[in-house]
Amino acid sequence: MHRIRTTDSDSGKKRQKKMNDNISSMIYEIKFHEFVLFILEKKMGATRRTFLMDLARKKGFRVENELSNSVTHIVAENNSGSDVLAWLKTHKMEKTTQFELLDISWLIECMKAGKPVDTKGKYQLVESRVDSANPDPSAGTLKILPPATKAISQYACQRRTTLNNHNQRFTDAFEILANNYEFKENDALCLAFMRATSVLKCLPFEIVSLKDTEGLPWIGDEARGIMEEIIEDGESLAVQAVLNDERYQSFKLFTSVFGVGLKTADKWYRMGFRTLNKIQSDKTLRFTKMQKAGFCYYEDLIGCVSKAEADAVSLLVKDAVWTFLPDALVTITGGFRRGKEMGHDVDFLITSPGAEKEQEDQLLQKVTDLWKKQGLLLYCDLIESTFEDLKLPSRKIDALDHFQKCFLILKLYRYKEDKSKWEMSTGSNESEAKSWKAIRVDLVVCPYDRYAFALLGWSGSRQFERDLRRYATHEKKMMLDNHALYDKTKKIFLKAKSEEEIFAHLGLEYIHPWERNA
Ligand code: 8GT
Ligand code: MN
Repeated sequence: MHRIRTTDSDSGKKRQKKMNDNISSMIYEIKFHEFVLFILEKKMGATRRTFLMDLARKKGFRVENELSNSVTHIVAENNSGSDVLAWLKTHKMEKTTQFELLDISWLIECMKAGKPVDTKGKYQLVESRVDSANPDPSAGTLKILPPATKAISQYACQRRTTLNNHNQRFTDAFEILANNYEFKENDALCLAFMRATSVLKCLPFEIVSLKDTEGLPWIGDEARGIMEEIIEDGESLAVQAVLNDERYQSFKLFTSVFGVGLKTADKWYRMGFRTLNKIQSDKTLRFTKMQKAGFCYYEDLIGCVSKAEADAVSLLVKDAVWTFLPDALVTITGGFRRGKEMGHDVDFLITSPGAEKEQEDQLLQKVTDLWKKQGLLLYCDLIESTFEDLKLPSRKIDALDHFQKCFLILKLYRYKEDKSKWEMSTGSNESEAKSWKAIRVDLVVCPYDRYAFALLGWSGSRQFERDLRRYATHEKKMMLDNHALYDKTKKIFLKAKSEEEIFAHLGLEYIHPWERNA
């Protein structure tokens, strides 16, 4: 385990940072003299700002440490135009024609191009007219429209959605409603609210009035009504009603058990059950092996998996896989690949460039047998592969893939720094229960030539995946799933070694995993 070094004093770090700033502003040649940049730290953070400043200087831009009269362009991230204006005001600077306000996406495009790209259009934090009927006294004389409202795609795979959600008060509400519609098997409204949620999550600004939603895709009347309530009253009565609804509460509770889906939840609800205790102690009910495990490890599984735990599981998985296939690639997928700090499980994709088909087919059996011997396997459901090389991609948006996979619950021992405590605790039953945690783990094995497709498919988010397939079908006359991409016009399979190649085949700009949190 790595230890974090704590010997540097804060002031030492600051001194070092200042030196680095000065050095990097001196050593790089300035190539683009018409640009003098200032990068706003607000909402970006000092580390990222330093990194971007350094990168821009390396590429030949002049970047100032402080805002001064020589600055020509202010670059901001996750700030609306009004945010930047407010910041300028508090720093006793007025927006004059002297500098342009640009979104960080402009700088990123410049970095990609290795030279300045046009600052006009989508990169500008645009000024809008003052609403004379409803002037905002705090906003001064200028009002700025949030960036990018104009060109938000209806497809999540054409939007960049990081975990930095500026509209959580709305998306939390929408997710509750989507969930409730799912419980009522109203697929259309469930999808509508999931899409609305996804659109709001990609916005680089907070919606403060309904006007801000103009031009946004998938925000229907019902969604707008909910937003209006939240803007005006801080909460929505419709959402409160759902939260207080007995059926919703019961379904939420029942489906929180691993192995319990909508059908079972509905059955238990109609039988009159309202608590898990009553269900567990009922003598007439039959449970699947999955549900038994779900009840048995309920407390651990409901607690979610942290990034640190996912990393520990990752070591465990690599260790076991490499025992049998030393050249295998083991990649964490799912939410953790998208940068999430918490997940409900840990997903891994495994492939091997050198393995024979037979070795590949036996891998998961061998790995789970090993864990069984080590006493780490709490639950295992191994699904055999039904993969066929020439099968066309599935037309169904939510189709499951055909790779071999297993759904597991593993015992993860908690890391103890003090070894003596660790050894003692495995002895007695009472403390043994506290020395490990049950973790849900999914493993998937795919043939090496399908790795890119499987990786893209298993990295999520679910909404992002759905929209990738929808985009392929409706915009490109192609079929995409976790195994392959098929061009229906040319009647050929399009091969890909990387996710970037799949995006390129689809004519899409590459979206990084951490931008797929749609
Ligand atoms: P989480 O933090 O709640 O675990 O979020 P997640 O990691 O994004 O969700 P997940 O349910 O673990 O699924 C990860 C991705 O794998 C999703 O994009 C999902 O569409 C994809 N996926 C498949 N097949 C299957 C499958 O059989 N089961 C599950 N659970 N996910 C699958 O492609
Ligand atoms: Mn997951």
